[in-house]
Amino acid sequence: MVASQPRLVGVAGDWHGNAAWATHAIRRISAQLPAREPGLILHLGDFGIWPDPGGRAYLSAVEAALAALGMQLWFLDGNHEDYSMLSRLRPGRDGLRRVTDRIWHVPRGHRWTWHGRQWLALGGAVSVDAAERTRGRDWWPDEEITTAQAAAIAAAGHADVLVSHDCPAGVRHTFPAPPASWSRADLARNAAHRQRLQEVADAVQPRWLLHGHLHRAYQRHVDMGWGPVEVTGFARDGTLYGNWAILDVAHMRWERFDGSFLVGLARNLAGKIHMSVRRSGRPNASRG
Ligand SMILES: [Mn+2]
Repeated sequence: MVASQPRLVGVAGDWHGNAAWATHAIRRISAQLPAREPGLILHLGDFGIWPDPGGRAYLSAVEAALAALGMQLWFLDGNHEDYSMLSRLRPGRDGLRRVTDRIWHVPRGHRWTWHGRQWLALGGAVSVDAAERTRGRDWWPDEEITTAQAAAIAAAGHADVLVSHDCPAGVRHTFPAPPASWSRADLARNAAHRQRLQEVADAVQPRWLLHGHLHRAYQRHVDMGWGPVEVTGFARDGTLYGNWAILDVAHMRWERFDGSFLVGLARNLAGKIHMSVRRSGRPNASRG
């Protein structure tokens, strides 16, 4: 458990059981945190709880990396998470559920206060490729926030910061056409889930929203009807920028992002230039 309120917290998304990436990210995040801080990473899900030897090795590697640096990690459940294991976890004194000494699951609806602001955790998302997966082996129906969970969390009222795995429907995204292997039922389930999360957000009316799942690093202000909400999305493991960031939770100020959103912007611009150059028929020397 983290004994005192942190000022700087590492926020990360979607490590998918990638031990090499996770341990490297933990070391880099730790280097950004003052030595006297509690040393906490808040992980937004698809952390990598998995029912095989690889899953156990991943937990051991992450636990060892955290221990070496005196850190702790709290994670929300994503959609790629072994819910059979999560369901066996026991709640600790403060509502978090212990996986290892330094790795704790933050259950759906858990609330806590840092520096006078209430935080609300709400994991869960839909696997749009569930049709290609096997229940109990690499897919679990518990991935979804249930209507009962959503109703109970909404009824508990306002929170300042909503941290979720999925992205609420009110944050617009465009996606490429889905592969034929994804079922219509799963796509409909996904749309309904994003709407369910939006309904929770409508009740909670957060000022800040942090999420993973889409594997998109971005930051945007969205007016959901109660004033601007600062939305921050995170990239997945193995990407050049935006998989993790350092957040000053006393002032709600982002101190730094992994890589740089500028790098991402430059890459996007390079992509556009690349395309326009190709359209104009001139030779293209860039590597794209
Ligand atoms: Mn993911």
